Amino acid sequence: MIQSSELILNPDGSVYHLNLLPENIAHDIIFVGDQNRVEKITQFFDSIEFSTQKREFKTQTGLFKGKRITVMSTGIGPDNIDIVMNELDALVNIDLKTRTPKENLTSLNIIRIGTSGSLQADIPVDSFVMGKFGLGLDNMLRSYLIDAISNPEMEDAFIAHTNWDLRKGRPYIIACSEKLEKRMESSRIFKGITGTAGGFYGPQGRILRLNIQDENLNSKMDNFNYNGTRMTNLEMETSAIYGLGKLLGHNCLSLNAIIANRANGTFSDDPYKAVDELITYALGKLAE
Ligand code: R1P
Repeated sequence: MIQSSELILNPDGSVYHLNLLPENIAHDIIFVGDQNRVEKITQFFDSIEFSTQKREFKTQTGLFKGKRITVMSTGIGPDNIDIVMNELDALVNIDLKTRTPKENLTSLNIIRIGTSGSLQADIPVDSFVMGKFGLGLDNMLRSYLIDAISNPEMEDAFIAHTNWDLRKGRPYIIACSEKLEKRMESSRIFKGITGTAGGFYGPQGRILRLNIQDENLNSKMDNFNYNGTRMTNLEMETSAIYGLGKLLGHNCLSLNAIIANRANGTFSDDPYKAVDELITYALGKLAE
């Protein structure tokens, strides 16, 4: 039995941060970072059966073309993903009444629709990228036992290529769900490695008033190439979603609208339009 200090439930039995009961979620789930993006997706639904919000975690469940889908905002960063993935998993794989893991695993399909900065001059603003791999620079996943799901050879190549300072922790690389990759791909989507940083400024090489540990990291990342797979973009959630998804037994895929190009210093004239187009694309694929 899992103690109440470890699996915290609200007085109504819902999980602590997400405020959800098992019946509130579908098995197909869309993550977004921004809570205002949830309704940009559910506005296209036929009907909405459930809505709630606690802190940055806003959730709506409804039907899209007859298919039950949950849309949820995760807020920003891998630390939030730790909360979201563990509490979602508890909803389907732990009996909340007896506080014991269930015998049969339920696997969720989780697709992130995010925004991101491109690392490649030829991946322009307003394009879409799919993370074939998530490369975690954030360390969150290192609290778990990840040897069986990570890619140490690829990680070693990245560490050597970037002369990575291991005092910042060891980067980890986790693959996406091949099943969802096939379902969501098309010729218009760039595929590669999505880097996940544990912060927005220094951890992604942005310099405002503070010097950073490695000013050349972004230019080293943009020419990292492992057996033909290159780094496409940098954001703050994908590798954490992939890692916890693999450990817990869920299928995960991350799609990002490119709103900034870090290689040539440009920013989208209309970032909301790029996100809206990615939403239309992803919903279209989900409905196929
Ligand atoms: C930073 O501005 C946030 O935007 C990106 C980053 O991953 C980070 O969460 O994604 P979302 O727009 O999905 O939040």
